[in-house]
Amino acid sequence: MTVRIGVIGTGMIGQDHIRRLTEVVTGTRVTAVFDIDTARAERVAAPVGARALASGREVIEAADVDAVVVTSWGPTHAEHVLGAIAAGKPVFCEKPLATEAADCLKIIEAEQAHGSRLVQVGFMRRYDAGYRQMKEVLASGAIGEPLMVHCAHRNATSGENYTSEMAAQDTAVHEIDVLRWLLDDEIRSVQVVTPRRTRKRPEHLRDPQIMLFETAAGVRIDLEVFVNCQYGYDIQCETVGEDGTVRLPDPAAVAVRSSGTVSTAVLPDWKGRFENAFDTEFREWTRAVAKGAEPTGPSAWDGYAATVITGALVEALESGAIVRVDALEKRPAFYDGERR
Ligand code: NAD
Ligand code: ISE
Repeated sequence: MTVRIGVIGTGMIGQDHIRRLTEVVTGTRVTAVFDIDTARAERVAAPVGARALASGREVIEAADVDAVVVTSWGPTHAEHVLGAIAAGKPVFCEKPLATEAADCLKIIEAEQAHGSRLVQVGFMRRYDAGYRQMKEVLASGAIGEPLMVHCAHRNATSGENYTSEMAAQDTAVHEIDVLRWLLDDEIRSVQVVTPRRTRKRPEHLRDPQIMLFETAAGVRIDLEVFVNCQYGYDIQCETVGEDGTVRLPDPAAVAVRSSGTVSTAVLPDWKGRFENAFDTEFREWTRAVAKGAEPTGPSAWDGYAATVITGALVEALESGAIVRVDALEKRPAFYDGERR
């Protein structure tokens, strides 16, 4: 069976996912797209034989669309996800699920009223081979109970439109999801401290930031977010347990010996660093859709948790205080189960 997919939002990542669904993943076809930039939508639709429709609703309701991918701007996600749930169609939504926690809750309510999971959120790190190996090591007990996690999320440059709040909402959001999943634990409080600012930043930006988290089990996490580090895209993660440590590998790269030095390249951005993860994410999601099964990836609850925790980080950045996260204490039983 070919899974026919409608894509809402044909910007940078929308185009990349359309390429993935057309050229990388087997058994899928993009049949309809929508973007408020109609010229862009038409330009993107034509080469893959899709129709550019007049609204997100038309895409969702199209008879030749079995499942929906939402890759529009964050504040528009909730409307499209709720539309897909109302139509009873599986929906993959890029992060964030919604920019407001109240909208995430509406999605959670609508999905529960539907009666089975339809929503998957695009936290692709759960599909990265290194993070998956870390999770296996943690689950095996090889390093004992986890005590601390040290992370860094560095981008070469941020661009002028990137704001201090986006360090949490756009960037740290990936660690928030992957650490909740890795540790199978919930974040209970957050704090943000800021060292002296890099001179290589846009004037308005607080960069770098150090985010501190405490989980329900008492694990302490420190995360450096540094989005103007200049030298490349660099993701680090080390978990320290009672009996040992486990560290995320750097991406494989040849070692060049030349002029008296040994060097390995650092990737320029997240696209290359997580390309395989994105591919696996879409293979697993479309396989579930083809079988008529529930998705096994990040759920609407995980999307809600990420929005709540990034909201707490923004509050903590402004106040300098430790901010408690109480909203996640009661996860509905609907979202219990592996990787939910
Ligand atoms: P972009 O600005 O390149 O593209 C967004 C597109 O959405 C634009 O073409 C815009 O015209 C369109 N759009 C805006 N409102 C719309 C609406 N109501 N209906 C349909 N289309 C609409 O942005 P992008 O970088 O492609 O990011 C899109 C989403 O993907 C964001 O939510 C972003 O956070 C997420 N993203 C995720 C990752 C990741 O690592 N998983 C990386 C980059 C972006
Ligand atoms: C971007 O939106 C992403 O999602 C990338 O994965 C992240 O590294 C980057 O900081 C964000 O701006």
